[in-house]
Amino acid sequence: MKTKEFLVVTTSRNGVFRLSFRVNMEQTSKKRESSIVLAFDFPLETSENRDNLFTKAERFLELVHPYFCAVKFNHHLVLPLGLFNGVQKLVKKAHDFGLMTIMDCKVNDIGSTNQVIAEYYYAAGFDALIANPFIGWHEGLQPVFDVAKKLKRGVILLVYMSHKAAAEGYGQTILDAETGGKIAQYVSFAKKALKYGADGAVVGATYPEKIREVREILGRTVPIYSPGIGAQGGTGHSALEAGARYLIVGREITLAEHPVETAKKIRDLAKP
Ligand code: 3DU
Repeated sequence: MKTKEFLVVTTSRNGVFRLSFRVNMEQTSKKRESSIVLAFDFPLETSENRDNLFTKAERFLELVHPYFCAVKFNHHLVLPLGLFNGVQKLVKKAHDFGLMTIMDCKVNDIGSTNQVIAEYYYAAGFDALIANPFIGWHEGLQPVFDVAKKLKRGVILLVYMSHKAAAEGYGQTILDAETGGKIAQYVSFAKKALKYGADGAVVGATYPEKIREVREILGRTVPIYSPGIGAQGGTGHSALEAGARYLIVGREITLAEHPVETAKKIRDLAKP
């Protein structure tokens, strides 16, 4: 009982103690019996309808939140609503519902810029950010990991994206800096996810064979987050079978005629 109470205290977002993002995600997923991360994406709104977007997103979250372990925001909401006083309120709402929050900003700039980006998103309450390992460590990702460590938040790395052209970047053959041998770019990124202590690795559900390969490298140390289900052609079943720990699902739910039923159905397929 005592241990349980202690854990509750350590998960407090306002408290000094905070579990690592990875552990918090695992516990939240188990507690909520869901491995699904909602990609909180809505289509482009006309300028007349933009004022309604906040209410639309808020209502949507109120309806579907029981079926998810986390909500992943993207520019779809940050651009029209702004971060502070806009998305920040939705982040708080998600937290009030017991959900974890991820900002999919795919950090991809020089270190000093990345540091400012990370500080702002974490200040708005996000539990983790997604970053692009193409930028490398020194004066690239290092400041992001430093800020995350300081604030006890997470960093998730892109390892192999879900879209058709993913192979043009993530699938290139490169020379391994350590061995001098040939290696696939995504294999190198998976190794870096371990080396940097990333909290997650994104691998597209549209490429289950890549999930399998990356999972062999990461084992259980770095969980795989897999987007690309439904609208992009991937299936939750094959992603999970190949080793994904979390499924990221957007349009299949946000554009569904019956989002609650759809969310429930997808959640039931992938209970942890
Ligand atoms: O295709 P969906 O509507 O389920 O949305 C997928 C979300 O995940 C969307 O926000 C997209 O930007 C993000 N994402 C990928 O689809 C693929 C990646 O490799 C990384 C992120």
